[in-house]
Amino acid sequence: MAANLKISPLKPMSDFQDWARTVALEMEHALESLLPAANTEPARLHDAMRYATLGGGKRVRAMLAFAAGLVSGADPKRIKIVAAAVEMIHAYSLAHDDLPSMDNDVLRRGKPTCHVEFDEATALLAGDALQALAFELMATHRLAESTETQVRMQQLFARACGSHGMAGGQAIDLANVGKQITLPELEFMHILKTGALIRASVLLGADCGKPLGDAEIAHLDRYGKLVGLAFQVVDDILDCESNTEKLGKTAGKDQDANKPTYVSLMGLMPARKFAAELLGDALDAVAGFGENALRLRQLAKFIVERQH
Ligand code: GRG
Repeated sequence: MAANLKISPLKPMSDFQDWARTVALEMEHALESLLPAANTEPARLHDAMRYATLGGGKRVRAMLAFAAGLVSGADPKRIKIVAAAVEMIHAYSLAHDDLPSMDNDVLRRGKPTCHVEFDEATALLAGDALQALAFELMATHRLAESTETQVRMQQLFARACGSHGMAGGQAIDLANVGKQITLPELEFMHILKTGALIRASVLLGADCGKPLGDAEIAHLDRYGKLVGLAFQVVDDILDCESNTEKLGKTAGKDQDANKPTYVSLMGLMPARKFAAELLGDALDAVAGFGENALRLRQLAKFIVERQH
């Protein structure tokens, strides 16, 4: 990888893998207890919400929230709520994205998609209910030192999910199928569709701790934006390079659907180079936080080097 990593030699990536496993496990437990029990009515809906959220996924967004929380010395109990809310929104977006009216996919996280396992109406409602539950969690738990910060967190989160964020990006994505678009147009779409929630994960995790200065928030925001974009570039590379078994979702989908991607617009090698450049810039963005940003740096590297 071209990027110049500034990670302490005393903390190799194996240490990151232990940390990542612990966060993923803790998130699974947190989500299990925060989601409605499968045997409470309406049981089929609750079952679908749990199916869409539990037992899979890399939990990258949750890890980003935890890693950013380390920068502001945040209480892990608070971060857990924020991370659970973000993962619920992510799970809802995947359940809806897989619907026949959108990407029409049958495999997600190595198992049948939510509408295949249940039915379309249930998958739609499960996504709706996951979104509502995520916002309920953010409003029910104390997450920040001041009410003002907590309200700002709600606003940031809502914007990241809505028409100026993920839902807007998805709308642009659907409108672009089969069209010739430019790289800046592709970038704009992904900054919304995939990037907005990733960026929000970083900022919300940091907001759970002591208030940071404007410059520090700007550095974290830049990191989130770069990592969000890198995530998508790598997703495009994996979609054409990897296979369905490794990915746990249908590989080659973008090309089959005639969707513009970083690979189709730039070519494979330039896309790889671009991902490496984004990684380098993301590492630079958090360099000023020193060892407190160790996990953020390792996560950026993981996101760019991942194989699934
Ligand atoms: C339906 C409002 C609405 C939005 C959908 C994010 C999204 C918008 C659709 C997902 C489509 C997709 C596969 C995008 C590529 C990037 C991406 C979000 C991949 C899936 O995220 P991972 O790899 O998934 O973090 P896991 O399963 O590991 O959690």
